[in-house]
Amino acid sequence: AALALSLTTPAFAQKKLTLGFAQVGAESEWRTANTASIKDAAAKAGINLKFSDAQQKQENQIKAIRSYIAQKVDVIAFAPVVTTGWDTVLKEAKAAKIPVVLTDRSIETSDPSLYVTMIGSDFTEEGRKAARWMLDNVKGDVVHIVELQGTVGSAPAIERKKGFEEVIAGKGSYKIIRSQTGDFTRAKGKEVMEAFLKAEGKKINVLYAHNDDMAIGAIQAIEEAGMKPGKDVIVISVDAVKGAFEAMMAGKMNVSVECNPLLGPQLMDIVKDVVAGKPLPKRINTKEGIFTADIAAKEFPNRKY
Ligand code: GYE
Repeated sequence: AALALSLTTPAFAQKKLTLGFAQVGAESEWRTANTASIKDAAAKAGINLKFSDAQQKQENQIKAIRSYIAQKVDVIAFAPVVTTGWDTVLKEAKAAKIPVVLTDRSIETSDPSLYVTMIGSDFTEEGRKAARWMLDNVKGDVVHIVELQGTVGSAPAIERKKGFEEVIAGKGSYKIIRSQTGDFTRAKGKEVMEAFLKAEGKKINVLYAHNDDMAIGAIQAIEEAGMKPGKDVIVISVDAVKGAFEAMMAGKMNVSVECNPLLGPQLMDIVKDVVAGKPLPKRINTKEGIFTADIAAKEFPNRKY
């Protein structure tokens, strides 16, 4: 009888799960939407969320992960600011038997058993999509490209560069003449674009920015230099956040490749599955598209981030 009773009262017996989430920072519109999605989904799933913002610094993320281990949370999830340097702290989590889920950004590790699964976008494919759009839409004897890279050593910066270069390889007329990091922020994107413009001026035909915020900062720099973004300089970017749609509707941005930040609901499902001991694939990809200026106004009301 005691057994039957315990089987019929799981709602009383079930303990609320605690998730420790170590976020990268608040560097972009994408990140803000990602944080909101995680907080909202945790509340809806009845998961107790401990949240920290690392301000784009790996050492802060490591500290946060250590504190989640000390607090004995059920699951740790984090968006690794850079790809390398995680093995030590992840071994500590493993020793404490706390499963780790990677969200959005991947890591390089000699021991993949240090994390259960990784959920996020295919950044290499995003870079390829950006380049394919350029090959189809921007022609000329020679096309001079400047590139604003994301955070140095981060998976999206490494892979968006790689995918883009892969597609233009062997296409002699497309040349990247300058490439520098803008750390995924508007302020830095503007600052670096100003330097590009100072050095190259009207020679610049295309800007490829690894995210919309840097592109939006750069658009300002282009305007201040007396040139027309979207016309004199073709602006290609990644994320497809609302700010990019506004820039496209104003004719100042040409295209943005979608990167979906709304990972919260899927992450909460994963947390529950991990705790329940369900097997999970090592890599879960988010689905995404590509949006151009001509359809921006029609699509804008449907955008959720
Ligand atoms: O594209 C950028 C953000 O890791 C996919 O980080 C994310 C990137 C995103 O700062 O805007």
